[in-house]
Amino acid sequence: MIQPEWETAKVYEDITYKKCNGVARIAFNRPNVRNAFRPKTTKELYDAFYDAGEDTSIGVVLLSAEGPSTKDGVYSFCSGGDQKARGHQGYVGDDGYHRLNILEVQRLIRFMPKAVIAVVPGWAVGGGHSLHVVCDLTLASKEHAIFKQTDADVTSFDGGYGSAYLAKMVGQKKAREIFFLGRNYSAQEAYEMGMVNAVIPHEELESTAYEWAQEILAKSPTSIKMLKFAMNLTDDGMVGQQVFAGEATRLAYMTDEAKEGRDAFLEKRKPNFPKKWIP
Ligand code: S0N
Repeated sequence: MIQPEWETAKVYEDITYKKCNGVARIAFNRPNVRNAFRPKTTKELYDAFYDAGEDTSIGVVLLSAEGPSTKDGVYSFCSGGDQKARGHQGYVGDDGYHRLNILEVQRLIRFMPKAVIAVVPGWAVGGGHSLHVVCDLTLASKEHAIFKQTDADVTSFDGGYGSAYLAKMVGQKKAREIFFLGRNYSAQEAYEMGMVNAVIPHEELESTAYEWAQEILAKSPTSIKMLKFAMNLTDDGMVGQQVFAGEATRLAYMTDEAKEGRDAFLEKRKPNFPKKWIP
């Protein structure tokens, strides 16, 4: 088992954020409320994911959780929106404004040009379940991970990636069962329905996630990025096309044609593009 030497990248209140050898680890740190997220948590998640996305030394991000709870020793990945932070108009922050912005975090994970692995040590519930769904890969604790959708119990539901994309992942009937009945599913059951990549003994979960990250880091970064965006594209409509095309444009900038187009404009002449129409 590899034991990474994590270094703290930034100190937050609701999450931890560390880096080691090309891997960033962002972890929920509210274990006494099963790692529920409040507006402050989503703000911190956004900040850390943005940093990991911008850091060119980072190729893979792990979304994990601290724990277990000191109250009762129970492990949790995330139990979704903090029900104690809900007012009449939704989740409310310290500043009095009603906004949670977890969907912005979801989009950051989805559109980040790097692999994001959900590392699920315990409960993945409600919006916490949706977060693992939107990550590229999910590794789950054999002994402690439990997958559950409570959105319809508390009238705080994810009508986007958390449900519609889940249905593409596990099939329409199964996704409707998950949301309509709100039952508990073990790591093995989640694996069998196709929403978990591997079921790992709890003690090895974090080191296995780090090893998977290192395997990905050994691959071509451009390939990983383009493959992720290609697989997103069919489900993300015009936005998926925009993200994919942005990378295609970036690659085009690296050609002689692009250099000639720029130089011709700056030199106030007609461009003389290389006459090659490669099939
Ligand atoms: C996780 C569950 C199943 C664990 O059960 P268990 O082990 O029996 O523990 P409990 O005794 O229930 O809990 C231990 C302590 O933790 C607190 N706690 C747990 N979850 C939460 C939570 N989500 N919010 C606040 N506190 C929580 C308990 O209160 C308890 O505390 P003490 O010891 O002080 O009593 C079980 O706990 C459970 O079912 N939790 C609730 C799960 C839930 O319903 N989550 C919300 C679901 N909805 C969302 O997440 C939507 C997210 C969202 O924001 C969104 C998504 C998409 C689009 C838009 C939005 C949006 O609203 O903006």
